[in-house]
Amino acid sequence: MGNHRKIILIVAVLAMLLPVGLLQAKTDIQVAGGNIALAELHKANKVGCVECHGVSEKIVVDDSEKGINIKCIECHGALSELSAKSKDPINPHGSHLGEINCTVCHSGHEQSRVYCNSCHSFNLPIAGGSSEIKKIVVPSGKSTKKSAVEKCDVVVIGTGAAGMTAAITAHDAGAKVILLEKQPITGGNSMLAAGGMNAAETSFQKAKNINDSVELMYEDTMKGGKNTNDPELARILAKNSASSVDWLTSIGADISDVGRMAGASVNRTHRPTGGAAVGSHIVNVLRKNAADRKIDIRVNSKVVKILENKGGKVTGVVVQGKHRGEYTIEAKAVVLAAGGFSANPEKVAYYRPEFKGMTTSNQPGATGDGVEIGANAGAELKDMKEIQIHPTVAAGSRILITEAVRGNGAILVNHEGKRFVNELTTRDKASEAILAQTGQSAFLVLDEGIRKSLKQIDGYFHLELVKEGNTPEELAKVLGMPPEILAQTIETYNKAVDAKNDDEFKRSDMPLALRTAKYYAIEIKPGIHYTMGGLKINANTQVIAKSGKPIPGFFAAGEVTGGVHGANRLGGNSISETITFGRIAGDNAAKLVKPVKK
Ligand code: MEZ
Repeated sequence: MGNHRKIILIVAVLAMLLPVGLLQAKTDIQVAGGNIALAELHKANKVGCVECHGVSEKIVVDDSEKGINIKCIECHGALSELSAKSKDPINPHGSHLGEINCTVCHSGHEQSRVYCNSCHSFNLPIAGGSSEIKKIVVPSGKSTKKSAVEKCDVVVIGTGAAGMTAAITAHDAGAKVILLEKQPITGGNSMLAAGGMNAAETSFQKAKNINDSVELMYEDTMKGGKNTNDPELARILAKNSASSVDWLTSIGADISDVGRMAGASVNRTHRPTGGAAVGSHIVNVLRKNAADRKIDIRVNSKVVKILENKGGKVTGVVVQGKHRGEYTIEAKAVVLAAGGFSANPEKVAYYRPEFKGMTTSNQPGATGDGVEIGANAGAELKDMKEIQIHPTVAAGSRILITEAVRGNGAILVNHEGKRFVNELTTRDKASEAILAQTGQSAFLVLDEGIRKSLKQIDGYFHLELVKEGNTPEELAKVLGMPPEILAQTIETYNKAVDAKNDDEFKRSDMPLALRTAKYYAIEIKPGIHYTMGGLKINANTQVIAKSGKPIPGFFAAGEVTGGVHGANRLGGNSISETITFGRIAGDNAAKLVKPVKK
């Protein structure tokens, strides 16, 4: 080989090695706290950067981290495979969060974290990180460089049930949709929804001979909201609820079981067979439908601004991508469905100082950024002070104990062993009554019959939240209350069930007496659950400006809006709202666009 050709060969080999060398250099990372990042751990096992990133001078990681996750799965197997292998009682790879990216917990170049511990306190070891981290890092908003402007018909912000529904509906109406989510996972708070979805005059109610009407649902909703609801919106909720149940069923959901939530005159809360949690089921159905339609969903993508032209028409959004940095999407319509702010303690305390320091049942992303970007775009806000505390969050945790437990028959008992409130009164009244008891907490008391009637209760056993006894007296001893008083309380309640008359507290629905051993109790405290206030909208889900006029091209649905629920939302009306108003928003947004060719 001549010298000339030798030089060319050496240069070619160096050129191939150079990017690898660059990539290798980037893995020498010790993360804060002294942990070794996963990239280092991989390197120690002779797995270099190219294995995850491929050979490239520029490491391109997309915001949704799809490419990296494919690599994780190639080597380690899919989440469901890992879940099937796990023998741990708490299975981190098989949670209610569904099929999520590996990178939600595992990071190459920063400390890994157990996402579950945003809400739970599991002692789960994780390579390259800590099980204790509770704070989730969302994109920082730091701008890198302006990339090319993208275009689509409809941008939807937020991947809870309202956003997913709006995106699917707009897509089905012919629009090209981009769906953005600031968190590393889709599903928002909807994924945590437990009790069910309220709807009146459904086929499932009719099959169970439940006599309900749109008017009755409307009246219950208005009464629950202390008649401060926007009556037009409350009526839309009730009127469209049955068709929203039909729509969800038509796309694969099972919400055929019908139970009752507090403040409802009849059983109208629809949930999966056997009384399983509604949220994770619905979100998985919506995820599958969005995936089947190949809707462009981007996680780790926070909208920092809604763009408007000089005439005040919304023209798109500015996005802060986790890896890509700031970029613009131009759109003919924007649907804001970014949820509420129950997980933002400062904001909650700003509007309601008396709620300072209270726990929340919400996912960590419920911080109210949507309300802020909406207000910055000129939206009128309403009912911001109306913040709901849910009476039954497991004491010392962020785990919601669904109202359906009371709906199926459980009673509330104080530390002295006595009932103190109608368990099916509205949430504000029940919470107020609990906060007036010793220790500002109480016990949900149930028996084996109630346990068997609702699948979700098994989850509370799994999370070790339940105390038990073979008799009411035995249970009372475990709870540290006078045994004869708890026994008497349960006996009096059982007589009321038999007589169908609760003389003491006027509870209207008592489906089961507590007579089947074992007896169980969960200690509960009220926690911040839902923010009724938000962007003002009209019947078409158009966002209303301070001038009182709709902002052209701007729609909103779900918890980011205010008005549907007034001063107090009824349990089961939230999922109902997300589907009904998500569908209206998706339809109306799509009507504004002349679809670009897909
Ligand atoms: O709608 C809700 O907030 C709800 C049904 C909560 C629950 O207790 O399950």
